[in-house]
Amino acid sequence: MKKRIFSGAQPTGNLHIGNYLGALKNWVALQEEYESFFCIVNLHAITLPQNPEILKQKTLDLARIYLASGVNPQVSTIFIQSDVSEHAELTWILSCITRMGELERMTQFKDKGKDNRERASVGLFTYPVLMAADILLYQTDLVPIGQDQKQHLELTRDIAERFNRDFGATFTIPEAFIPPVGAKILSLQEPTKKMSKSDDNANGSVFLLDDADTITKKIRRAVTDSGTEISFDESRPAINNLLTIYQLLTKKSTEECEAHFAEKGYGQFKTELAETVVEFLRPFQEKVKEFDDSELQKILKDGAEKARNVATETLKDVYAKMGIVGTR
Ligand code: AQP
Repeated sequence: MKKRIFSGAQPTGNLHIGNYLGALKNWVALQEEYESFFCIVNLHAITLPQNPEILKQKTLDLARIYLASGVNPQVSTIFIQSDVSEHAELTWILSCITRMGELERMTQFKDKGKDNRERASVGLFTYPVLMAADILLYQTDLVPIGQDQKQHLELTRDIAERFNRDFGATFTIPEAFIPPVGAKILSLQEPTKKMSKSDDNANGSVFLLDDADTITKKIRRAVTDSGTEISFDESRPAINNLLTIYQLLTKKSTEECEAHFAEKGYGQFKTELAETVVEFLRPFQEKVKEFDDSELQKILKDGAEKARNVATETLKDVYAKMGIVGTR
């Protein structure tokens, strides 16, 4: 029996190269070895206000992005979260065993809700419980994520362990898969913070669907550190970040990258990096256009059915263990 993977992304904003390098790239690399479930987490998206028409469109666009990234629907299960109502049901159950104090320690809520805590939605606060339900429903062994989701995954493990202790062995305890390089791609404009879909400054992110001109301009405008050396050095986060993107896309070793730019200046480095990103994204952007709506609907419908089969079994077990009985 193959071990299982679950991961997802929110259909909000535009996916950036950080989402790809931190998460999607690893989904593709791991999908053959594991039984894989990749979810479009539209219920997570509404923890912040969304325009319904745009959310609808982004949900299908994200499915296209999964496919263009190389997620293979013959091998992996791709589905929309709201198609499997067990995600919402298990969230309620887990909410009843998660402590307020645990959620209050989540840094993502502190970051996203900080501007107006009084008006932040309860859903934004309980978002990590929905994420725990997503993962635990599939008896997941491994969760490929970027660094920003590490704390949520640790909470998921704590919730699962508590449930198993209180009600008997029910959930597999998942492990995080955080790539050694690329787990936190930084903003091109503020390299102290991560590249983010919700960043107000679009120049901070290279979006997967940006055209060649835009990519080149964004990389040319990327801030750099003082000094001239082009080398991996975490104390110089701007160059370190740009070089990391170059390394991940070219698959060159650290030494090869540094040797390649040893005699070159920032100008030439940025030109080469821009060309690398444009060339990498070109076939991806072509592929995004390939999938028509009916093909997509079929993949998502089949995916939802497969996901539901697993999710129903887990939820049944949870209800039975907790003594929740009804007539169905
Ligand atoms: N900058 C990043 N570097 C590496 N990985 C990243 N991820 C996000 N940002 C980076 C990983 O991408 C996956 C999908 O992310 P998500 O859709 O769940 O959104 P998020 O984690 O909340 O981060 P975003 O994309 O920047 O969105 P906003 O701005 O809305 O917070 C996850 O595995 C994530 O770790």
